[in-house]
Amino acid sequence: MLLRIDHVGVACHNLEEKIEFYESVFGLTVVSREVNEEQGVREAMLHVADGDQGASYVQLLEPLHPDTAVGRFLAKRGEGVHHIGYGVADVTEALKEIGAKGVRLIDERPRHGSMGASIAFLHPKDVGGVLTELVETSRR
Ligand code: CMX
Ligand code: CO
Repeated sequence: MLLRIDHVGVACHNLEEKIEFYESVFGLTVVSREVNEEQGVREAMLHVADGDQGASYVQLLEPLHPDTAVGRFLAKRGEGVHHIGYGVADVTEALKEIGAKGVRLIDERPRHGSMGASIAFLHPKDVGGVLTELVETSRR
């Protein structure tokens, strides 16, 4: 079901500072910057590698407000890994299969994610403490 790691989501206080860090230390390149009001984030995707099943990225996330998923995470835990995004062929189908196994779905149906992807989140409490995102990419 999981084709690859699409991205690692990293929560930060200052997006521009973190972009500069990833560019200068790891030599990564920003391929997309977006504001996603629905998810409450200002974000950047930095390309890491290409594989047979598609590319992988680091997703840097700055909250638009304290009262958002990433804002609450930063207040509670500070900066760090926020979620893992796995590539799937069909996010609607994957949600159906995973939900049938008793894992709580944060999103019952796909939402809009970075770079035109369809995304959905699984509850971290049912995935061993890992906030897990399913990503059906439109970029191949
Ligand atoms: N990873 C692991 N556990 C997490 C977590 C995370 N990123 N965020 C919250 N939790 C845990 C909390 O520690 C808390 O556990 P305890 O009760 O044991 O302390 C529990 O989940 C509830 O947390 P909360 O502080 O009440 O946080 P929220 O109200 O924000 O709810 C969650 C948590 C996961 C339902 C919410 O963050 C969510 O809906 N996330 C999905 C959307 C999202 O993260 N969007 C931003 C990224 C967008 C993108 O990738 O494109
Ligand atoms: Co993500």
